[in-house]
This record gives sequence, structure tokens and C-alpha cells, in this order.
Amino acid sequence: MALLKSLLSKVKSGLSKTRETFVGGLKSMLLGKALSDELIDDLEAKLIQADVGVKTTTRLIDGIREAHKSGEMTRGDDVLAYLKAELKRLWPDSDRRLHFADTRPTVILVAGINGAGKTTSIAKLAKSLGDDGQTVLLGACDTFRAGAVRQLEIWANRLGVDIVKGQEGGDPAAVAFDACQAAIARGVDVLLLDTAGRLHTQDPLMRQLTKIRDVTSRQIGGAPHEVMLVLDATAGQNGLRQAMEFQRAIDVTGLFLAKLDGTAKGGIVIAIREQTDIPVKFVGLGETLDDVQPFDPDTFIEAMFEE
Ligand SMILES: Nc1nc2c(ncn2[C@@H]2O[C@H](COP(=O)(O)OP(=O)(O)O)[C@@H](O)[C@H]2O)c(=O)[nH]1
Ligand SMILES: [Mg+2]
Repeated sequence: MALLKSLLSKVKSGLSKTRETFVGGLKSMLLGKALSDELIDDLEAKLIQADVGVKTTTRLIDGIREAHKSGEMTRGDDVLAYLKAELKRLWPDSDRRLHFADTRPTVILVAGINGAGKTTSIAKLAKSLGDDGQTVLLGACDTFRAGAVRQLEIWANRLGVDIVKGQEGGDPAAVAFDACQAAIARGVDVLLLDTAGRLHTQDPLMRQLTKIRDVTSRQIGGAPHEVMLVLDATAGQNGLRQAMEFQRAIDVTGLFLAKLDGTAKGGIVIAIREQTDIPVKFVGLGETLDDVQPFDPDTFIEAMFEE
């Protein structure tokens, strides 16, 4: 099923930059080399530079130093195997599925800063849900950015799904209201709400998002069932700081990490794991509708390290 199973080949091709630059760098640094204090220092710098996160890097490096001292680890090749195994262990068996309502419609509110990849990721989710046999409705609550409604509309037409929209410059919460009403009336399975990433009005972004959220919860029990924050993987640690702000305001339930194909810093998933308990649920691996995979730690690390 498209929504559950992560495909190694697909993740691999999306992670080619990370594999070539980050893991490729690790390999040329480590393979065939005798382990030394100097090599461990170089490795530490490399992990930090790749956005793996300070805490995780320190823990990994401490483990390697100890094993080196005790004579357990003598070759660079051992270090590479150790890194792969330890990284796979970072993620608990947390709930990475999409949360669905007991009775339809399920409402998924999608948030994130301008250009993060919200609209594209919504189209990808709509396609996956459709492939899974679910009916989808899109709500165009980004009424601020010129052309944002049109962009979502183009995806909707391509996907053959309905869209609820308002006037450009209109009240996004009113669009959310209409979209909820339409979702109920039409009996759709899933309503996906697109939102603005930056506002050109006095209305601060977070206040507006909470307003949209509150409108949906008054219409539909338990809604929004999922608050998906889209992060741009190429933004590195900056994206993480933004995630914390969104989390404080709207109780994010899952992350969609977009544009992993555009960066060598795929190690950012490790920093995310280090800094927040919000699970990464999906990864975006390109600009087309099929360039999405559910996040599966095992497959992800495998894809990063495999030839
Ligand atoms: N390479 C790549 N580009 C992406 C991905 N997701 C989105 N984009 C591109 O990022 C740009 C901004 O995306 P958009 O969905 O409009 O962002 P929004 O402002 O958050 O709605 C567009 O050019 C998308 O094609 C991805 O996973 N990989
Ligand atoms: Mg958009």
C-alpha cells in the first residue's frame, strides 16, 4: 500500500546527493584506513558539518573513542558498520502512520513557511490517498500569496479531485469553514487544507493558523486529525527552529520533510530526531506526484549507506 510501505529503490534515488557527498565522504575517509584519534576527530567534524546534530554526534563519537581505546575497533571499516547500525537504532517504534478519523472526513491541516513545499506535498498526499482508494477534497486556505490558489487548482485538475476556494485576499478561516462543510456534504474521506506560509497583512501567521484549526474543530469532531508541518530539508537547522515555533502554536502531529533530493544533508532527519519527538511521517524526494515515500528509518539509513 502506497501509504505504508517505503520502497528502498525510490528512497535511494531521492537520497543520491546525500549518499554521494555525505556517506561517500565518510567512506573515503574510513574505508581501508586504520583507526586513529585523528581520524575520529575528522569524523566528528564531518558529522557536525552534515547537520547530524551535536548530541547524536557526541554520543556516536564517544562510543567510537571507547571502542578504539579498548581495542574493540581498529579499522575505519568497523566504524562505518557501527555508524549504520547505531543510526538505525535512533528511532523508536513510534506511530508514523497518518491519523484517520473514526468517521469521515479526516481533516489534515498542512502548515509551513513560504516555499517549504506545502502545496506540492499536498498534491503528493492526495495522489497517495487516491491510489489507496480514498476520496480527497482540497481546501485552498492560502488566500494571500498571488497564484497560490491557482497552483493548488492545477494540481486538483491534474489529480481529478475537487477543490474548495475563496477569493484571493479573502479570509482563510472562511475557506476552511466552507471546505469542512463541503467535505461533510460530499462524504469525502479526507480533506487536505493548504495554508499560507507568510502573510502580507497584520494578521500574524500563527494566529491565523490557530484560527483555521479552531474553525475545523468546531465543524468536525476531533479535527484536525493530523497537523502536518512541511519542512524544507535544504534549510537544514533553520527549518528545525521554525518547526519549534509551529509546534508551540498548533500542536504539530507529523512532519513532511520535503526536498531531500535537493540536498546532501539528508542527515537532517537525525537532527530532527534529536531535537523533537514529532515523527517524520513522509519524505519528499522530487517535484513529481510520485516523489513521496513514508519515512521508515531502516529503509532510510539503508538507502543512505547502500552502494
Ligand atoms: N526537488 C524538490 N522540489 C520540491 C519538493 N517539494 C516541493 N518542491 C518544490 O519547491 C517549490 C515550492 O513548493 P510549494 O509546494 O509551492 O511550496 P509552498 O509555498 O510551501 O506551498 C516548488 O518549486 C516545488 O516544485 C521536493 O520534494 N523535491
Ligand atoms: Mg503553497
